[in-house]
Amino acid sequence: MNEKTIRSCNSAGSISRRIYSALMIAAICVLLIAGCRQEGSQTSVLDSPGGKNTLSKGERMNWWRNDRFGMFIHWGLYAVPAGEWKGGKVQGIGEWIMENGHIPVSEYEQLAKQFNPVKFDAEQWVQIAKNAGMKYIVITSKHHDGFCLWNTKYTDYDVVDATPFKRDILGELAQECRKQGIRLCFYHSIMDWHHPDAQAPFYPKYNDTSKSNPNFDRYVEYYLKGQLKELVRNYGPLGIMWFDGEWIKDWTRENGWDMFEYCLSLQPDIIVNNRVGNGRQGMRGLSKSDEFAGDYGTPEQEIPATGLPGLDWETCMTMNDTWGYKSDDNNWKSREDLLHKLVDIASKGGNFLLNVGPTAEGLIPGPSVERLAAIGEWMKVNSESIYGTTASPLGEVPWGRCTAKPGKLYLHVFDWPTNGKLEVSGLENKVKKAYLLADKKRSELLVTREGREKVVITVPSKAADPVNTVIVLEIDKK
Ligand code: FHN
Repeated sequence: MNEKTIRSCNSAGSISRRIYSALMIAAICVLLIAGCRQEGSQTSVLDSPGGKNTLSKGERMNWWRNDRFGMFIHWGLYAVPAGEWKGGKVQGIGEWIMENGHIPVSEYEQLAKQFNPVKFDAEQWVQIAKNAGMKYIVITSKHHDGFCLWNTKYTDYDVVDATPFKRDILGELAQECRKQGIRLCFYHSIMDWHHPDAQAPFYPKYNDTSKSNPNFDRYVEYYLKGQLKELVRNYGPLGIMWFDGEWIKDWTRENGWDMFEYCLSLQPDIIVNNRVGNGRQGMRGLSKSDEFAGDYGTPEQEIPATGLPGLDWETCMTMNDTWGYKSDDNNWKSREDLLHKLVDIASKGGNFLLNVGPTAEGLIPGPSVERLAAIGEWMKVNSESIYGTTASPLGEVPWGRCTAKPGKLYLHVFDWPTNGKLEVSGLENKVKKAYLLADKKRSELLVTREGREKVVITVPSKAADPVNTVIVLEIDKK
């Protein structure tokens, strides 16, 4: 409608003027909203239906980017057979015994009657994580076998209705995490070998990615979403919804975005890993592109060779070769190796989610507890060089790794120089001060510059910690 015509209808007077100005105001409002939508679009995709989420991704990810280190807990009915079935060993990871043993649902369900972890102590578990320097816990609320570790109204196949234990494990953990200041997060499997509208009908090959279930949408809309709401409502606020099992045929990219938005509509500041979408590139764990839903990449059992600038990622890893408890798996990584992995991951700007697989009695295996305690000893002295750090600006260094904060570099020395001279290449910044992080007095170490980008630090002949001694360099910000 053009300028003129509007004026000619003066006499029709004021009504039309009022309509006109109302229309103008409405138009301005629409433009305004459109304007701020444009501005907010990089914040989150969630200005859509729920429209409630005004938190930027950065705001949601802040704690996660700072905390760097979490505990993964794979626990469920599979801890009962612990890798054996009908007297025979079943190959593969413990939590896949139902699939690898081709166990019918009716038989596998019977394990619930034997699940009675009387030694389960939420306070002790959270304490073990906290003492190790872990800041968040991701526990399997439901793994692929479909068994639920909380009192859900959507099925009786849960720890309260189906086992002699009858205690709400996630409820007890949620309480203890709140008490000890640890963020609780849930690993929730999209694939479900127990649910008739999901993969149960695919027996004996539940993980058959060529098959589809005509009722799968019903499973998603009613069961999966219903339970996720229960978990957030009953045990939240949660840190992360850690999805898995997204590789099934029935799970689409659209499902991923829909579920991502659904989780944020339940809790606007929740973080959702990239396994909500189906764009993950195998164990490398990164999404093919940001066309796929999810806040961060999830490499599994591997550490990216180099840092991944601009990408949020978290390596999840076992301490032996299984996620769920297996009685005969004693292929434990050494404490030195695990500590070096934590530092290696932080030096590349990633998070480390280190797994424990508790026994059917409810105990975290001794070798896991020992290794976590050892990491905790180191973190008590050196956690400043992990929490809140970013990837090394130095790239590969021959003697260890490096993490950074504004104006500070943390040199993690795995191989202490026998000649007492630590060479640091690729460093043009002026070094203002150098000292051992373990040295409370912060007594200065001698630093000499050799050329534009190399300094040599004179260090004590013996390392303070043979596994990893940290030297702090206070540097000029360029
Ligand atoms: O199949 C699962 C496996 O059981 C375990 O949960 C790991 C942990 O990230 N994820 C899947 C394998 O990629």
